[in-house]
Amino acid sequence: MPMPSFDRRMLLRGAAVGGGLLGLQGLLPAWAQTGTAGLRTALPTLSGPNIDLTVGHSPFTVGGRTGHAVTINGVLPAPLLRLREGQNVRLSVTNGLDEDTSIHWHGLLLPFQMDGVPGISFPGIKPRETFVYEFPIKQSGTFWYHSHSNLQEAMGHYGPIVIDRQAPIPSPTTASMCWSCRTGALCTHTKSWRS
Ligand SMILES: [Cu+2]
Repeated sequence: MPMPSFDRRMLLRGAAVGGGLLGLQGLLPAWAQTGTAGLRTALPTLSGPNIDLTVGHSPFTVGGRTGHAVTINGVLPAPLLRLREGQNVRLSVTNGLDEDTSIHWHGLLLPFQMDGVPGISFPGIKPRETFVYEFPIKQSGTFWYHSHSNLQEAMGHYGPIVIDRQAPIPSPTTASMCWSCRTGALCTHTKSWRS
């Protein structure tokens, strides 16, 4: 992974902001604090046409107590998937558990075979097997993914998805239609726009 380049001023500014946040963290109850072992303040981000996900067991610590979670790529929550509308994505999901697993892509428009609900749209992923989900990204917005097997979702098997728009958001003057003449960008009835 390429390291971002920082200059000294950015580092000092970051340290000041970070210090302020750390100060606030001390005022929060233990269950509301971030940064304890096993829980990430910044999620690892995966993007591109080929993404590998491995489901497994991981310990995590919060409020001084350690528990067990079902994780993806060893982190809780699972990595952020940052995709782009119009791309194709291949998600290879390997099951490192001793029981079946699955990933349901919550809210995504896709072929039913890729929906990831065992017994409905596919048979599930057996222990130590890899299932390849592949589908085109036809929308943008914020979504999430999670297991549809046993109680794995409640044990940590969930993560966020952010899909960037393919085209920039159009300006209001070209996006809306004039109520007077029913035309768009060439309209001169500016007072009636977006009324
Ligand atoms: Cu869901």
